[in-house]
Amino acid sequence: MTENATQPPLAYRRGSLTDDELLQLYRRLLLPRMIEDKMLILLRQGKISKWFSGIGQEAISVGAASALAPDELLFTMHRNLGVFTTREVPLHRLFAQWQGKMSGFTKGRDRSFHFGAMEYNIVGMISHLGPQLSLAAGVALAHKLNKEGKVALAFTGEGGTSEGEFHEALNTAAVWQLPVIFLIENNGYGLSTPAKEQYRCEDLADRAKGYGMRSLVLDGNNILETYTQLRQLAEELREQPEPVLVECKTFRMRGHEEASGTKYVPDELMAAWAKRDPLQNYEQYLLSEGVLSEKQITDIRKGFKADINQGLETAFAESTVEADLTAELSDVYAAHEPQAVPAGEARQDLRFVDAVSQGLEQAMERHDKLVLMGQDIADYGGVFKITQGFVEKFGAERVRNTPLCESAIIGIGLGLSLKGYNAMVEMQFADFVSCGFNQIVNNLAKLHYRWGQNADVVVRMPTGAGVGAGPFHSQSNEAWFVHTPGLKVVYPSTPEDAKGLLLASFEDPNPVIFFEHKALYRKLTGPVPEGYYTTPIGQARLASEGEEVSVITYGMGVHWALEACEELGIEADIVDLRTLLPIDYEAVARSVRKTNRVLVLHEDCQTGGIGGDLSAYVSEHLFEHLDAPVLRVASLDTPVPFSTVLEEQFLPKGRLRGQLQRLLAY
Ligand SMILES: Cc1ncc(C[n+]2csc(CCOP(=O)(O)OP(=O)(O)O)c2C)c(N)n1
Repeated sequence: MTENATQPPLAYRRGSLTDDELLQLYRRLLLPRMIEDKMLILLRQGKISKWFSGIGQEAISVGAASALAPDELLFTMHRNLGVFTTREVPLHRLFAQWQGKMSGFTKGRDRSFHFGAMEYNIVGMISHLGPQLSLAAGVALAHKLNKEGKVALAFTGEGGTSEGEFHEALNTAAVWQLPVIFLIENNGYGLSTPAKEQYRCEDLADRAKGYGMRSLVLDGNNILETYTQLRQLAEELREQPEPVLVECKTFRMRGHEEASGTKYVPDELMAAWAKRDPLQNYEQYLLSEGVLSEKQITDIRKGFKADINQGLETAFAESTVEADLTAELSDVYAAHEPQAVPAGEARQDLRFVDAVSQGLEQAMERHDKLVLMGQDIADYGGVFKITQGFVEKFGAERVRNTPLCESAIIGIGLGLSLKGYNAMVEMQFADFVSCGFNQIVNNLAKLHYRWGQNADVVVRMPTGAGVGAGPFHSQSNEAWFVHTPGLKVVYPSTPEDAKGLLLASFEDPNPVIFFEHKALYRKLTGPVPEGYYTTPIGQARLASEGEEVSVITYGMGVHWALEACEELGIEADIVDLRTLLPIDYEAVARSVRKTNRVLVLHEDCQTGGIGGDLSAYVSEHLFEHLDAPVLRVASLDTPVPFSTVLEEQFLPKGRLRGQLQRLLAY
């Protein structure tokens, strides 16, 4: 329909809408248009930066924002100015946001519409487009769990529907029957790619069938159609939760962004859609119905013009942001003063796996808004049986089997967090986190820095090699996350720490990537306090104390080091980092000052592993305390091999003794 140069005229049906309601919709359509007209002038004058125009698509933003209740969340994209204006976001704040100023929504840290404002129940996009859809599904899950009769709505362009996240989010929302409207604004083009080069179905709405979902196709240029249909739909979903896919047909009247032009759009197509302008047609309709007069139009325009100029004046008058190093660094994380809960006297011997399970169980008892999600974690108990018996104890709503869709589930976890829940997502194996990578490093990690919202999600990661499981069930991928500001990365090496650090992770409002070495699950048993306690995140411990050498390590490395030092009779300080982001450099320094010799050991491959950073830190800050160069022992720079013979060669354990001796002989 979008690429057809003969377009049907708009057909307005007012139904039971009052004159006041019709006029309100008119005002709501007009304001974003007038703002954009002004922005185009400012852009030409070089006074504002990049601009993604929603001209011609306003009836979708305005219809949707008017259809939902003010406390229902809208997940916006880059052309949804009409949502912000309909939700009455103060214009001077919007303008300040676009100018990167302090009174915007991101303290100058993100641009255009890439922000959320929970006070207006709007969550804006990250540039990757599709991830929004899962967040909306997560909020819808919170609505469903709360039985509060509310709905969430997420926008996507037709371009974004080709992303995997679209499929994952829709499928999961359908399986879980979540009250969410997925709204496609089909404006005919991706950046420059026409719809026919993006998909082959007639209507994108047809895809709903494949998910067992209802769908609607709407004339996206007709404000009365978008508003009344979406309002009706929202009412239905509040009563009877289910996801619905809505495709609004429209057209992008300007370039992808203002500088890029529209040369690739045939003139006749542009002309056909120009005739369907949502504002002009509606204005004509209201004039012809006698609901609106020329005088009113003039007055409304005059009022808006003054508001816009006033807002612009305020925003332009504001000085540019000042670079404040302390604020920049501290805003990466949500503030958290951990209240360490000390362990009681009673202890029992537990296997590593049972300590994790007990920690998770006690976290579920303590936090009644904690929801667990993962593949096969419900009745089956997870592939490592960590959640065995949890469904019986906590119910299927809080212990949720998921389809195979790591990205959507992490996004849903974030959506839950937006509504005051906390979420745990179990990766069946840490290797599979690559399928959810984007949500972790771009959404969870950057959210607080960008617009001050925390992401209360713990991702559990059964990791590591030594189990003959080959390249895709053995990887150490902690360095991917240590490199990402905004995350906390935790990696316990003992059953006691596994439980205490896991409980601390659920107290922390920030996203935590929690590594558990699966080769320790059933091989390592140790004393674990029986009751609830937390082990502070960010504090290393000494696994053994000695004067001869500092072995700085974590996870399985702690056990290799203990074994090797005992065998060789070396008195070593074995520093178990426990947390890899942030690293306890103080503890490292204390040990290095004492022993003057340092070996950094980890199971991860050498290149780009955190050993490089640790070694650099020691050289940079503790050089005068060193009697020998800092040595690193790590896995080979190859994928993890399957054959145990090859795996043994791959892992650093076999090279550890030699390197220790070399270091001591120096
Ligand atoms: C994952 C990803 N790939 C590529 C881009 C670059 N990009 C930005 S917008 C866009 C086209 C989006 O088209 P659509 O979803 O239809 O939205 P529209 O801009 O037409 O409103 C592309 C390719 C991106 N932002 N994210």
